[in-house]
Amino acid sequence: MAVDQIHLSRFLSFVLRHKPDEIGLTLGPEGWANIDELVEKANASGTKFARADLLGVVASSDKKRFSLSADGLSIRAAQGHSVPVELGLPPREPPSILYHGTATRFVEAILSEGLKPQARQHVHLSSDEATAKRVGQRHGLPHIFRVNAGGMHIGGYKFYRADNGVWLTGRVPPEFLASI
Ligand code: HQG
Repeated sequence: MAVDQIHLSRFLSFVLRHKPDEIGLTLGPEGWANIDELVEKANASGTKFARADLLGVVASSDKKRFSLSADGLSIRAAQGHSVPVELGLPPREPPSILYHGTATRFVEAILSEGLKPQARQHVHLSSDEATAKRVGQRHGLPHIFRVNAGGMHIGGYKFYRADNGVWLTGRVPPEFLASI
């Protein structure tokens, strides 16, 4: 039976971002997992799929959630980690404006505390409003913030661009946020 791609994508996100130990896997410091080892450990833990299924998910992922190493032997999540990883991305100058989609129920707290990474390693920002809206909709009725990334950059805040184009930063203080 063909492996369900959405199910496998969710499983890979879970293991590669949050709980590698759930299948007895250890990620490298930059978040990489050996593909053969991942497949073997997943199968031994009851999630059955083949290397080709995994490569199919990597290739078809709408958000390009997973990256392959240059030698093709390893896989990692491009972003979204809650486990501590040092992705090794160089700090980059961000576009002057970035966007963050959230749910309306978080707006008051965000306006007082700023954007915090919560369970993840970074605050995730989008380069366009439509993507931010989709991200916000995952949490409820969406609300979009415009982030003064240019101002933050001048102020010394570091930005990174994940392999899939998502922008990452440590936190966004309220003075750099405006509601749309
Ligand atoms: C909110 C998905 C209260 C924040 C997406 C967000 C993204 C606060 C939620 C990636 C807060 C955390 C990440 C504060 C932030 N008070 N709430 N001070 N600061 N928040 O899921 O950005 O599909 O951890 O606004 O596309 O929604 O999984 O972060 O609503 O790229 O590949 O706390 O995950 O990618 O939620 O999403 P999340 P996110 P995938």
